[in-house]
Amino acid sequence: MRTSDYVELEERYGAHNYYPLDVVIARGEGVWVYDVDGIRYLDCLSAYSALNQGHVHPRILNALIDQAQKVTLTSRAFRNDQLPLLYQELAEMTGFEMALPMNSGAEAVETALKLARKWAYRVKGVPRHQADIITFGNNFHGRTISIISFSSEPKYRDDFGPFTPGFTSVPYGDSAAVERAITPNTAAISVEPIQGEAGVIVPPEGFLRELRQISNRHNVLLIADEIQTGLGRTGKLFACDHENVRPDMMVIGKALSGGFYPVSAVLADRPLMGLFEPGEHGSTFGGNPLGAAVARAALGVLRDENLAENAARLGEYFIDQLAEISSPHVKEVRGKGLLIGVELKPEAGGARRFCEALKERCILVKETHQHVIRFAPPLVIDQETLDWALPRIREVLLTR
Ligand code: IF1
Repeated sequence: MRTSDYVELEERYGAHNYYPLDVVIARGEGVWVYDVDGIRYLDCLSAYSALNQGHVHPRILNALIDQAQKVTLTSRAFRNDQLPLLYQELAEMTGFEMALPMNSGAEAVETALKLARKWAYRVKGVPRHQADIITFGNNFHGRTISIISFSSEPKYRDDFGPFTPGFTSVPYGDSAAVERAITPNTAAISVEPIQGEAGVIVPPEGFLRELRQISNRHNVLLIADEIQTGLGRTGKLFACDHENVRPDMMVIGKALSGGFYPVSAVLADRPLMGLFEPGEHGSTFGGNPLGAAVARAALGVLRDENLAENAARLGEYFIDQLAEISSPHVKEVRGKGLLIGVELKPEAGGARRFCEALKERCILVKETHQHVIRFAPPLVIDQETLDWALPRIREVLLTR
């Protein structure tokens, strides 16, 4: 079968909830993927930062295979020999005392919202069912009905109401607006340290520190959604680390499994995480031994291959080189580490056609919010590969 055959099948039998590039990937290895015609592409999306360790990392693959031959799922009705070790390694790596394992990022975000509400009622004394959580315009935290209830993107929420109440939206980066929005019923502030889906929006320097101070002043929890920005992507273990901010809850996912298996988690200290009592929350696959073994290997790769440091060093180089391409189409190059957005001017006609042109030059990227090209290669990338890509990127940005 050729590319067109696969595309036809997908269009015929699959829901059209995406608008993918017409590249049919058959194999991945490190930063490279190969389509069904054997053409090699540089993956500059990393499955939206779930592949920080690169495609099919051998250490994680072996952990998956080894564990799959032992036991894959026990449910949390019983215990298993992988989850306690993942808990311990997460605590040692992140400094948070406890974790609650889930599967998708959205499930972990929902878990954090539930825990924030429970804390509001049981600890802060907010009247039951009146907790409010402050979120930000252009946020992205997942696709569940409660999460899109506080989305500002019509495409993500229209036709999906009625919506879950208890959320107040304020402009991203405006800490004064946050402080004004706080009421006695405010349970938490939920923030992406960098807004990925919104177009790699980096907040003003000090924004996270101000949110931390506001949270402390008003007895409000700070929840950091590091599902996309975490685990080395921005050049530190967490994006919060750039401002030495420690949130009350850290939500992680995506690269927590190196792209092999859905694994997410909420991290918090005992006084908060200890509020969950048996039977109050859970998931069939949450904390399963296969996912735990894979996550342990994925974290090991992150640590032992110094991927955050690599992202910091090569991200700085990549951003500098992209910024030097004085393209008439480019409005701004921004980002941190290897989470980079190239915003095009509206007159450039939208980022999609640049993504198509890059695909023709064997570089896979994706547009976000119409005018931004997101560059987020696996953190295992090296300078030689970036230097292979840059002339191709320059050619597209200068000639289209
Ligand atoms: C899609 C982008 C979208 C996330 C943050 C939670 C989640 C995500 C900061 C939910 C997921 C994915 C979802 C995927 C495309 C991608 C994405 F932001 F990365 F670009 F959609 F906006 N918090 N982001 O980025 O995690 O439930 O997906 O495991 O839905 O199209 P999930």
